[in-house]
Amino acid sequence: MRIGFLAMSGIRAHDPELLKLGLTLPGFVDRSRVIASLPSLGLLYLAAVTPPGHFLQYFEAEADGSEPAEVYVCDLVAISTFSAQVQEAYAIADRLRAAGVKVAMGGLHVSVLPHEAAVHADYVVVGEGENTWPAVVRAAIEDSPPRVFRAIDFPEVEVARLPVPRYDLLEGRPYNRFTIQTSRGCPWRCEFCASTVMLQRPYRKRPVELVGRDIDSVLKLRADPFFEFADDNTFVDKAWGKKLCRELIPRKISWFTETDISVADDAELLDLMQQAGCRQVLIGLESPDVAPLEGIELRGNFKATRCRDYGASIRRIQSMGITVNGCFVLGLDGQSVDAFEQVRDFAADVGLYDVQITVQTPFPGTPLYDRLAKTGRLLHREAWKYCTLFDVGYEPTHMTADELRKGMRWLTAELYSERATHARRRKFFDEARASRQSRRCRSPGDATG
Ligand code: B12
Ligand code: SF4
Repeated sequence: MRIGFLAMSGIRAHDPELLKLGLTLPGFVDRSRVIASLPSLGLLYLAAVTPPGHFLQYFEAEADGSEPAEVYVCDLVAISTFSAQVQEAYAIADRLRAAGVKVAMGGLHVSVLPHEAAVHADYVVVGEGENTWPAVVRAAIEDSPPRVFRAIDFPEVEVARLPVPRYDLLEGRPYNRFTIQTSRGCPWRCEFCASTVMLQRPYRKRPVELVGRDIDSVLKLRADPFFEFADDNTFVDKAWGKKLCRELIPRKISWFTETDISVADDAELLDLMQQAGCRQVLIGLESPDVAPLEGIELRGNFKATRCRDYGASIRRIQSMGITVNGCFVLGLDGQSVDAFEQVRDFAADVGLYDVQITVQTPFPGTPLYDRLAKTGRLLHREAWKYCTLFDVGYEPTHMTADELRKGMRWLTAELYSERATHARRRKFFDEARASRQSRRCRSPGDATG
């Protein structure tokens, strides 16, 4: 069979005024351009576990969400879904099926709404795909009737046995950033989180040698690539994190990852991360004020406990030359319109190198979605296209939906203007330089001349 893996890339947002701002503000545009150029790791994993004897091709949907014409030569097409683009993905699936191409769909969105997807796809997969996909391929070969496959009915995916994703299928495409997974899941369980935790598996770390093996396979294909770890929370386990960094150091690569603020607690880990090529950590701070953080995690109260030392922790990380991309969620219960200024001031005071602001988003399948649905606070039901992290889909508690929309636009303009971005970055460079000098002065080598 000819099997196509169709990724939907790019960034989605619908608020026209926010979009207008986004197109003109340098800080915002830079980050959008960077993150829009990532391949789909989930599909590359599926390609890697496809039984031998098939011809495999990787495709990207066009910028307007339509499918490339070449995809119609396939016998089976695998589509990966996020909520924001699922309607576009369904439309593609409908067109492909009408042309006689079999379609399989999986990913975060259809894993929580398989019956919605079953209207558009021959085969729908719920959960992690590695052990399920070979059965889907068999079903397509045998022309079996449409059905939903559930990962839970197959052996568990062991992260220690994951194959190398088929990065080679990206040959000839202009990617300069590659996603690698070092771990899956996160021990916290934030009410709004729609990441891998949705796939219902606990937090799992991969053997560090296998992470090294995957990186080497990219290095063979591309000179000087940048790596993004597609993890939810990489450095929860500090001892394992140090092993990972030691594995990476000899490779002299540059990378970015998502983790929590506790990396700041371990000076040795920070030093190893810096030596291993960590350029940026993205940290979900969510709010500079503690009150809205109380109870946002269903397990523990980690962020509320850490909030008071966010500033000092960020300075410790950035003093090592590792930039922090601090993420804030606007519209949390209890947050008033004061939150917008608080975020702006916090980011400026601390000298956050990058800032990301998003609107709290009720993704389907999250405890947040269920709570807002039960209390009648959702503005639209099943309008998944608004699940972009930038569009408001519910009534907040201490401001109106419109105040939230306006506040997002105001804060976007404040944070991403050339002046504000430059001032924050200047602060980062000055503090990192001062810290480097003071470390040098304190080192025995310097003391003895
Ligand atoms: C890399 C990434 C991107 C890349 C994606 C590149 C691509 N072409 O796929 C880019 C930068 C383009 C991107 C864009 C967006 N993203 Co994004 N992104 C991520 C990130 C950081 C990692 C995803 C990843 O690689 N996971 C690892 C792989 C291995 O897991 P997986 O994709 O789930 O795949 C497994 C299973 O789901 C399943 N599977 C997946 N697909 C299929 C298909 C078939 C047929 C089968 C059988 C199985 C299967 O098998 C795979 C292996 O087990 C996550 C956050 C995170 N830490 O997880 C956010 C995340 C996925 N993104 C998110 C969002 C909201 C967006 C945007 C809407 C943002 C925006 N406003 O534009 C856009 C979506 C636009 C679009 N085109 O769809 C949300 C999605 C929530 C949701 N439930 O929908 C997440 C979880 C972040 C968050 N804070 O909530 N993103
Ligand atoms: S800390 Fe981040 S990845 Fe972990 S559950 Fe919360 S939002 Fe999700």
